[in-house]
Amino acid sequence: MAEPAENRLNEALAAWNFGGQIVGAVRYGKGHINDTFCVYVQTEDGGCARYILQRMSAAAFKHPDQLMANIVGVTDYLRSEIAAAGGDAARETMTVLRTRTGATWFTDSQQGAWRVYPFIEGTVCLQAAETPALFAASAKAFGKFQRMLKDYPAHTLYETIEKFHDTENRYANLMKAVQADVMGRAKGVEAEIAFAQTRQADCSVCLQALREGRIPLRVTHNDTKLNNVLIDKATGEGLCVIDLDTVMPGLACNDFGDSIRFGANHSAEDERDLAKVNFDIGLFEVYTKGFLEGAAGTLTREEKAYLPWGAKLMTLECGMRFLTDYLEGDHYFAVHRDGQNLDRCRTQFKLVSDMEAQWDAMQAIVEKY
Ligand code: ADP
Ligand code: GN1
Ligand code: MG
Repeated sequence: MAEPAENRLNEALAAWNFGGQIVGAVRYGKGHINDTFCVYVQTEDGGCARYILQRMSAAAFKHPDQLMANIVGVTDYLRSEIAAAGGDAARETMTVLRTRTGATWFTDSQQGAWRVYPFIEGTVCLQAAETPALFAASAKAFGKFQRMLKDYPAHTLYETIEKFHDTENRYANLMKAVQADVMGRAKGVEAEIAFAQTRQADCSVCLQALREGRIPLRVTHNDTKLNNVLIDKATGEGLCVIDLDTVMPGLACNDFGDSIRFGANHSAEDERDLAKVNFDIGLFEVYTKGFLEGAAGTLTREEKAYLPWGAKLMTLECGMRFLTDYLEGDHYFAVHRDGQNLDRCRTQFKLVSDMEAQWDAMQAIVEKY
């Protein structure tokens, strides 16, 4: 287990020149993976500046050097695309702030890996789709992200997490965790294990289409939760796609699907009352329209046909990942209470059932656009 990030916070803060006096650094955001802090700085002219300081998760990322090389490569590329389109590159993509020695990240005395981004001001980060218009805005931003990276040299990207959206492998890992049952928790989750087992064949659907060359490998984001896009407060538009840790070759339908999983419902990911967890087909339509508008013709006909599968499989896969982590003792996803990963698994599986019940309607919507 990694030590609390707070133990090395001062060491990390000292590695950067923030252009003024640090007033404080406070835990920030609702991500499950990295330790994120907001750094408040009084600038030399008496103003105030904020930065995002993160200790990258050692449980998730084995090679911070490769991770940062990906992020610098992708953000440099996006910066020139945005500038060429007349946009504001400092707000529409992230910038990696160099350390005092000019490096893109810093290693503390306990091998913790840290990085800093200027805080993108004038934005909001949503934990739920408060209105259909905001969900549409996120959809356009993720679709556009896909389009902007369509010619990015995929071979230059490292695989930051091996087999990240290999749903077959996620299933196999769940079964290994059930067998090992290191926490003695398997007995209490037999229904959830059975739920995954009856869907084992589904885990191969998109991967098989890829193997048969029916859908292409693209440069994708792979973690397209609503809280991984910043919405411009002034315009309500999706301004900047963040959390670029998993930008890697992947499937367009998975980027689409992961957003549906998180945003096309009205409940928290860890809601305990499953009666409140319902897949909203209306929001599915809103997202489909926005994503395809943003992607503006980048997706093939075949890829579009797999969008409903992306939604169902990203939801099933995420549920299996939460269940695996619960069985293994909650080492991967940050938890703030007992049983939280199991609660998260249950919401995902409820959404999968809902999608199965509305499968024809999902396909009809995708056909329409
Ligand atoms: P995690 O991988 O743990 O989800 P993220 O990179 O998504 O970490 O960051 C966590 C949260 O921090 C985001 O959801 C967002 O609220 C905030 N955040 C991250 N980067 C920025 C930024 N450059 N400007 C403003 N907020 C940010
Ligand atoms: C994690 O990093 P964050 O909180 O945006 C996870 C995603 C999961 C998601 C579930 C690198 O996303 O894959 O879908 O939690 N990210 C990583 O909420 O594993
Ligand atoms: Mg995030």
